[in-house]
Amino acid sequence: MSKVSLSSIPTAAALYQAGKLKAAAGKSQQAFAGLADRIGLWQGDITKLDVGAIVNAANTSLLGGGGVDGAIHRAAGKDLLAECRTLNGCETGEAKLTRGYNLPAPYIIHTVGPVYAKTKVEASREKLAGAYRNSLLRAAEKGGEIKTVAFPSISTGVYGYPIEDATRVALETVGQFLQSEDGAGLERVIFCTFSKADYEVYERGVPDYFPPSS
Ligand code: AR6
Repeated sequence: MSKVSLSSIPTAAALYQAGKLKAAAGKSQQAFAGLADRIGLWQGDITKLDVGAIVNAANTSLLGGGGVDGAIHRAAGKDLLAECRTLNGCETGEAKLTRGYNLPAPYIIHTVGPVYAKTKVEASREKLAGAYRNSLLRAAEKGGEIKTVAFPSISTGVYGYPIEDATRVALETVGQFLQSEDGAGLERVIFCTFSKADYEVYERGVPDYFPPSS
């Protein structure tokens, strides 16, 4: 499949209008008002997205791996690995920026989510929130050069984070960032899920955090 343009990725606001996303029943305590047009939802291969930056769910070595990390390195080409070698790895919950090389996206933000530990749920949650927040900070630091960022569902593959819980952390952290001064220059954050089942988790979660504007 060829690249996917930003205009073909629907916002939550557009999905409400099309009747494809249903407003949550009752008023949600977590809701961020007025952000539904800055959130996008997409099911498919993140390496195809023609957006300002895509986020990679990497490991602390930043030298590649399986899952989305493997897909991104394959699609970007070997120059990506060469740049990653200069970065001296990345701590869990942190994020580092590289060029996108052969990808449609000009930048890649490499972050490292936590390996989920049932005995350390709160610590896992904080690291996952850090991965989202620091990825968005890297984008914001490029001052206007990166206006759109697409995330895969960090830590929910090999790292075993339960998808329902991880999705709520992702939605809350992104909402907080978009509302903050740091997030003012970010026009759109896209949640890119690989499976239909994960997409449906986002469909259920998004209305709790990003309600329709009217
Ligand atoms: N596009 C979008 N999402 C994808 C793609 C893709 N092309 N491929 C997989 N996913 P994972 P993690 C989804 O395991 O749990 C690597 O080896 C996938 O379905 O890629 O953070 C790294 O090097 C899942 O929903 O990342 C690390 O060692 C999500 O991406 C480790 O895995 C994340 O799954 C990181 O584990």
